[in-house]
Amino acid sequence: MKPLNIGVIGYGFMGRAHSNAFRKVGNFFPLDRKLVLKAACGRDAAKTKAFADTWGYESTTSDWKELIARDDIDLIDIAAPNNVHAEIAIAAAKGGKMILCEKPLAMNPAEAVKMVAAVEKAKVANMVWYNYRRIPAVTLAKELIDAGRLGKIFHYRAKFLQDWTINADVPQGGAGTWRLDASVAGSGVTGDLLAHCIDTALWLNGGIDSVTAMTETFVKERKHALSGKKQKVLIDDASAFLARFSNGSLATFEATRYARGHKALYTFEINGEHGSLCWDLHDLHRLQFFDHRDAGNVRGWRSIHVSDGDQPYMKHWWVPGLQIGYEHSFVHQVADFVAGLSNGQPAAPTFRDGLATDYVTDAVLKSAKSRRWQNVKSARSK
Ligand code: SOE
Repeated sequence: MKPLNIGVIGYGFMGRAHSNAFRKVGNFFPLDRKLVLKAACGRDAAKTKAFADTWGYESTTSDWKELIARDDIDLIDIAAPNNVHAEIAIAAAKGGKMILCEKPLAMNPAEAVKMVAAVEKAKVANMVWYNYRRIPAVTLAKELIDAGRLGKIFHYRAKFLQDWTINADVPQGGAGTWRLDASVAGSGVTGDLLAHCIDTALWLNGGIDSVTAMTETFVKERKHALSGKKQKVLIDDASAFLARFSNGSLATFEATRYARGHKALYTFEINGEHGSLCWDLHDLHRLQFFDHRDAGNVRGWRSIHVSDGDQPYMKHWWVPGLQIGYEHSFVHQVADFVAGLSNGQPAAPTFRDGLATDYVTDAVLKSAKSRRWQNVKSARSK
């Protein structure tokens, strides 16, 4: 088997999620490339070494340019904060490397456009880590919609609720809290959480034409974790928007880090002419499905336990009835990416799909400022 040599940049939460997927995928999915964890790269040499030892990377470096220059690396995995995605991805594309990039693709659409141009010019395989598409119950939702089981879609409703920044003492910036620092994250919950909801929605229900939004920053100043200085908070703590999809359906989206009691409650509900679907990340192996075309005397919501061999991805895991979890969505994403390298069907979401999501988040932020409806740019037109 031809090796696929991987260099990862970033050793945080996502560096771990990706590395776990790289290590596991070959044990469960028949791949025609053998994944080799060649090198780990991070700013702190000691932490990078500890990370490399834990996950089995052969070597380490603190210089991502050195990683890209190496002839023995085929794929660069960007698991670093948002403000470095563009520079690394563009350099990696120029170096002829395949690229997996953590979400959101970029700090803003201007950067994302350049990243798309770079990978398309270099013709290198590319994908963004919007992992929730590959939770089997979510993939099953896609199959049901594509098979016409819902008929015409009227409504799409999504939420992503957390509560970890309510305390005003949580700093901005630094290792665990860069998501609160606009200069590193780009935006707050719009780019971090709504981006997930938008990616899933674009995949399940097609393009979004226009949005009207509101955002709020509840804690106005926070200490910076590195400098210790109090600084104005420039990210959005909460963001909600209405949207019109190209297929005529109406949508509501909401994300916040101020929903006390909720840690990562990503839910969506879709209502169509013949049926409805509901999914909840806290019960991720279940898909709720209502089919109005069922016989009247048994009609009702079914709670489908997505763990059977004929349901998406599940034949690769255990035996029917035994469920899998969050980390498996990353494994599925790698499996599809590697399969796409040889079957001529590049796995999505590609960078261009990531740009589509960035266009929606950008329109949301603009609309929240202008207090007007905002049209969403199409990522398809060059
Ligand atoms: C934020 O807390 C976060 O870790 C996001 O950055 C991830 O993308 C999401 O999947 C879970 O929540």
